[in-house]
Amino acid sequence: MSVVTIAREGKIAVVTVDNPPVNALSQAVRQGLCDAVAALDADPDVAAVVLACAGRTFIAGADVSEFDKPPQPPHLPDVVAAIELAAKPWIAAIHGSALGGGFEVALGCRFRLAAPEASVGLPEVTLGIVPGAGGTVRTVRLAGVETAVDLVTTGKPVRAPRALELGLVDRIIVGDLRSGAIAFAQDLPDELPVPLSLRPAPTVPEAFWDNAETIIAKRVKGETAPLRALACLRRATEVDFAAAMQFERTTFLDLRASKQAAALRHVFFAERAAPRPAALAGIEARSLRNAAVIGGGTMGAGIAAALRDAGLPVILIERDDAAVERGLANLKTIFDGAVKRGRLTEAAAEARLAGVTGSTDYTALADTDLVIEAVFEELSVKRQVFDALGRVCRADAVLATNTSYLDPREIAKGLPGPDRFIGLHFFSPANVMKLLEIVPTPETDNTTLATGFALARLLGKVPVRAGICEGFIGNRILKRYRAEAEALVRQGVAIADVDAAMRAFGFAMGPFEAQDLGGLDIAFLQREGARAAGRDVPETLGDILVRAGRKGQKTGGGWYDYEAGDRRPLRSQDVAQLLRDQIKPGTALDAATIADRLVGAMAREGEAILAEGVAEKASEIDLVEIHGYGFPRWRGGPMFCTSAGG
Ligand code: T1G
Repeated sequence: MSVVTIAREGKIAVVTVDNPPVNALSQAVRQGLCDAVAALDADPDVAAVVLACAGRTFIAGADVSEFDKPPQPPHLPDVVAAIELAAKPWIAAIHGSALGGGFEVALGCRFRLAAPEASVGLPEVTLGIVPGAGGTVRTVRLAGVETAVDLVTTGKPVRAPRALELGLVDRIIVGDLRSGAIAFAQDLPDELPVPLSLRPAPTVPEAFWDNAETIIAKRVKGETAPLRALACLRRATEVDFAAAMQFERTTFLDLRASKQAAALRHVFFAERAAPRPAALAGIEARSLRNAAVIGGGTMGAGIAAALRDAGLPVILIERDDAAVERGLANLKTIFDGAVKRGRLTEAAAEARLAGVTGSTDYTALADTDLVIEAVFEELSVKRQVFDALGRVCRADAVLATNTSYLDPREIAKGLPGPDRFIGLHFFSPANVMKLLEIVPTPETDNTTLATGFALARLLGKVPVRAGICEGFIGNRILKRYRAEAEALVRQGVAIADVDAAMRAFGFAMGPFEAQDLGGLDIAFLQREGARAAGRDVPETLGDILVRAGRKGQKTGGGWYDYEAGDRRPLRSQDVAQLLRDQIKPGTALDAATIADRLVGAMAREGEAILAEGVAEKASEIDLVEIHGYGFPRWRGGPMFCTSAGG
């Protein structure tokens, strides 16, 4: 069946792309579009052409799965040029998302019409490349440099109403898009807009580019595509169209072969595979009409906020009225923060909060579909919660623990219907962090597991199935990462040099700065708990600091000293004194060596996790590190960047 078809509506031809799942611009689609231009230009009865797409979205871009292969003709720039310079005007009718090459095809059309919920964008930099079919050169001519710089260097799509304001689309079609577009095509102005390739580019002062480069360089750290995209946009205003297109194409082909682009493609496909594991294909999840959270502390409130963001009514259970009030106040703080950041309107925040019912009465959960426990990390406390849940909840209610370190099998001991019990490990702040480790016990049935993944899709999370071991996948690797960082310090590498190296690698902060921010005592208490349980847990440098009262920023000092009210880390003489017997004379290692050591340690732990079956795929370990621990996305994750492809 042809992926590009032509229908006639009087003098209007409707060209429809139908290449599921997202109408990606495969070679067949590109060829079909070129053939349609030739056929319709040759048809004297055709006055104008509507370009539409079947399925859920307009063209979502070039076919990313073709990127590892040599580009096949017709190349997309030629397809866009054919449409742009066709004898008959083409009108893009956009629903869903017109992204990357999809928006570039729309830029080749004389007009762009959009459904109200549609969006347009040039997300190429998120794949480590730049637009390769005129996206930079035409967008500056259509909407000016400020809009073009924002669209291209962030890669963020723009919803239709905003796109209309910016001039990226010409009209929003309410109601049936196809018929609205045909009506528009039947009533075109006598004087059509000049094709973008024939329009002059704006004149831009040098200072604009200098300022843009400074802002972007600060934001992107080691990522190369955004600054290369800026260079394409600048070139598009300094040379003629053809030369600018050549520069853009050369840049695109150069970046497409880069390690960062390979890494970002690796993450792109891993993220899309994660929410629908093959092992659960055909398994129906339980319906989720409502939920409850036990515990209104930082994690519980964050989880409740995430559930409310997804539109689920939530019952928040706490042990007494005062704790309920504190939990609701925590939720209000979260939603008020979203309003301050412009993510929510006041009304939306009120509605979020109105959908939460605080209670101390477990019988309120008699008709709850999903209960997530997020109480103190103490086995006896969690067991009490599940004893109560086992008594009051429906037999088919999914009961989940948010535990980070405890063994879910121990928590579920004695629970009626253990097949509906599962671990759902959220990361703080739970309404922001994308990662969700899904931890089934041997008794968890597939319906419950599928419900965990359905919840992740509903919450917009990146789910990764994890086997049961201490720390599951992420915290187990974190422990190994920190131990390797301490090993470097023991051999004389300066604490600040380790952190600087990991920031240079692409982390927002190094391992020691991060502990000072989060608190050294959390991991210390885990280790002390394991020691109390009789396990042999060697003393760490962190233990020495915590025992000396140095728990991090919250106590004015941890690995670093801090001036009152100032978060800047200062080298600490006290720490040097406390650790003097643990550290050999100074060893200086360069940043790359430090990063190799620490990322290598993460990857080796990842290999062990794979060998034990705690994770199923290396790419899922990469997702855990990227979405749970800030591993730089453009590196692909520890497994990718230490593999042959990395
Ligand atoms: N190429 C190939 N497959 C794609 C694809 C693409 N561009 N986009 C999505 N898929 C697959 C995806 O792997 C999944 O497959 C299925 O479609 C559904 O995806 C020349 C060079 C469009 C917003 O970066 O942002 O154009 O797992 O689960 O949630 O300048 O997909 O089902 O087998 O994400 O509804 C630029 C990337 C490319 C868009 C839909 N375009 N895609 O989201 O579905 S570079 C992009 C998305 C480019 C030009 C350059 C989203 C979506 P499977 P999904 P969704």
